[in-house]
Amino acid sequence: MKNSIGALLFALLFGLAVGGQFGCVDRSVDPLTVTLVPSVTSGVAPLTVSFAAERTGGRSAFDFNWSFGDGVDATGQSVSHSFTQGGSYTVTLHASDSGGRTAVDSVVIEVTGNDPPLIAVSAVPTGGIAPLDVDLRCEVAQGEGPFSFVWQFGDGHAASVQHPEHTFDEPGVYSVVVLATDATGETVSAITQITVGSDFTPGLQISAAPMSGIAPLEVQFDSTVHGGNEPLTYAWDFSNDQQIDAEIPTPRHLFETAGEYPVRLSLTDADGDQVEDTLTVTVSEDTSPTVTATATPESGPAPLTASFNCQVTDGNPPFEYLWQFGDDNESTLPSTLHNYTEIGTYSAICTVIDADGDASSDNIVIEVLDPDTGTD
Ligand SMILES: [Ca+2]
Ligand SMILES: [Ca+2]
Ligand SMILES: [Ca+2]
Repeated sequence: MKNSIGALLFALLFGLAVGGQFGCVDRSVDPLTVTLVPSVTSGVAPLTVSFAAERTGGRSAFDFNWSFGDGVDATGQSVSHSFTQGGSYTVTLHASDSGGRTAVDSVVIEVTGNDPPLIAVSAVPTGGIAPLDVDLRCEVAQGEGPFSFVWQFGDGHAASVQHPEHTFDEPGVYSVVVLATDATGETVSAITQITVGSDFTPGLQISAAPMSGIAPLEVQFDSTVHGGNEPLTYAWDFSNDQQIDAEIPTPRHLFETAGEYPVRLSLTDADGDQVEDTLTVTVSEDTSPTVTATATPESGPAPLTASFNCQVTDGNPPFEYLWQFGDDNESTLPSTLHNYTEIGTYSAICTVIDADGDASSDNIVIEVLDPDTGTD
């Protein structure tokens, strides 16, 4: 009895356990599998692809849910989808049956974009002197290769390679056009301009400011160029030793010591035409003026008119003059007439100031006599 109760209890517990764990599953059904079969796996946009779900196992009814990887979903065992943009799309199929079984498969669809070609055209050089050899390039991004190219050089000549070389024989401004066509017939164009010039000889004139002065003298040089073919090369020689001292159009130069300096600029244009111009910079020693004052006559009866002259040697011109006649009258002329009305003895002083401020003076005594007595 004890055994039979135990057996019953065991059978009851086992039955509950089995029922609880496996009671809802029909183990006679094969596992659900699904295979995603696309009509194609690559192509050019817009690309329409048919998809079929090949199923085994499971139990009817079945659901097939598709996700195309571009935000679009669909249902059904056979579906079709159009990919409008280039890209790599993972298409996923989720299958499920009435028993809650699920299966998944996926495939990648490669879609080539059908954007028109994007091109950039370049030329080296973009200008120069005829005859001018130019390397032209057409770089392509996107679009569907292979590409074909048609170049029109603007001078009646054409080419059909991607990177042509062309010689422009005559001066002129040429609009070079390239047409690029991709495999789907999309055509785009680009344009660049080539300027072909004549061979010109430059004209040159140089100047200096100041042209002369006292050592040390800093001078600003300038050059005026007419014509010639760019780029221009400048070669200044400030020291007359045939060695180049500056290579810019408007150099400055410091002349340390007194002297006469022949300055030369040699100018060479792009194709080797060479011209030169020269000038002379005069650099003086710093000296002080020496002044000699004279008057004619130096004496005579009042009223006395005398001719005054102030002579300068040495010093650095230009000079400033100041005559002080001793009777409160002055003049800034080096040579002048002055009239004394009063009887007396006067010291007439001439003062000279040179360009850098050195001053020197000389005086002369003028006697203005009593016209009656002949004395002062
Ligand atoms: Ca030239
Ligand atoms: Ca030199
Ligand atoms: Ca001086």
